[in-house]
Amino acid sequence: MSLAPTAAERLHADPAQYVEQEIKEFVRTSPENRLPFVDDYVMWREPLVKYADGDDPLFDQYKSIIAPTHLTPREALAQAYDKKPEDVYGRVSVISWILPAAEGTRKSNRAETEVPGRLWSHTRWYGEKFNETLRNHVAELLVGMGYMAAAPFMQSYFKTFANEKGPYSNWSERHAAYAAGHGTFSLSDGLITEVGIAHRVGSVVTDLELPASTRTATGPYANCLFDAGVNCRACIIRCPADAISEKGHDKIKCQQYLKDIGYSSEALKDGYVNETSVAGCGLCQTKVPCEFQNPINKLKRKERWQGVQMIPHMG
Ligand code: B12
Ligand code: SF4
Ligand code: SF4
Repeated sequence: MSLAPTAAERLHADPAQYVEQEIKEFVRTSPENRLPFVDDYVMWREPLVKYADGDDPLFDQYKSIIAPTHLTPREALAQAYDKKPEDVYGRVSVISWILPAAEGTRKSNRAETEVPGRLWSHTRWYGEKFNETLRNHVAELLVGMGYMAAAPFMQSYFKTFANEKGPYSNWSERHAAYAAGHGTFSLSDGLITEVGIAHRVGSVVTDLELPASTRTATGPYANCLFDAGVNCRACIIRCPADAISEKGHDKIKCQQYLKDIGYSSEALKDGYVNETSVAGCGLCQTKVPCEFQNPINKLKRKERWQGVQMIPHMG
């Protein structure tokens, strides 16, 4: 009689596959990924899971790109255990996931021009609650198997600050995702992944050794059509706060708009998340060519096709 392998055996056999499967299974089965008051609507589709080497020099660069207060994965793991970074031995890995918004959520936002669709707004609140539960689940799973693990966003040391450009934090989920090769930033600031820009991101740092995923992007904005020289202004046009221009995303204007619609809009009162003032917006992440796909792939296919057309017809 052959017994099914235990969780520990599966983890040791292939840590990367084990972690990915656990995250996918949790997203698929957790009741917290559903909205009981909207017919058990499933908020997040199957996630993308990738890994970064915690000692990738990119994380040191983030101290100048974002701020000196931005933590490296080793610092983030050490602080969670009240240790010094040099007292965390061996490799540190970052587990980064993308939770793609369900089609109904994206459609609900596509239809709007000033405030978010109801499903987008619910997903902003309850979907992020689920993301928090997922972060805790992944960290607890690894701790239960004898590893050090922590979700920086869930730690008491997680902070947001503000400078002349607007808010920033000491653990940017998008920058962790960029390091793990999930995709690139964009004109609207959003991270364009292989499943597009309408998603939320999460991460856990651990001393479990995981193979770093490949970063294929040629630059930090390479997946954005605007960066590729295409005159795509879709997110500029979609933004009701005039917060996106050819120069990029104005975080201060965006934040002010989010506050204004969260606190005061009459339109938000019927059926939105009323126990909080967090309504979200994300109009720039829907009804745009990067909404649910990496638009650069399509562009490359088109260029290849045009290349074929340019060959003179010999027949
Ligand atoms: C503070 C914050 C905000 C602020 C500022 C946003 C911002 N751009 O940083 C405000 C209130 C405006 C905001 C708004 C929204 N937010 Co918000 N927010 C955050 C939070 C808490 C921290 C972000 C942070 O630390 N940023 C750091 C700064 C420095 O990043 P940045 O300015 O974007 O970085 C630029 C530079 O680094 C630059 N860069 C320059 N040179 C180089 C070189 C290299 C090599 C690299 C890599 C980068 C780089 O690239 C970046 C883009 O221009 C994160 C959660 C988290 N902990 O990460 C969520 C988060 C960014 N928000 C999120 C979302 C979804 C939203 C909203 C859509 C609201 C909603 N839910 O409906 C809007 C969209 C805003 C937008 N267009 O990006 C998601 C984004 C997911 C995605 N699809 O990209 C996050 C990651 C939350 C999550 N857990 O998923 N948010
Ligand atoms: S809508 Fe166009 S310009 Fe804006 S982020 Fe997406 S691809 Fe880039
Ligand atoms: S989240 Fe809303 S206000 Fe902020 S940039 Fe996008 S569309 Fe504009």
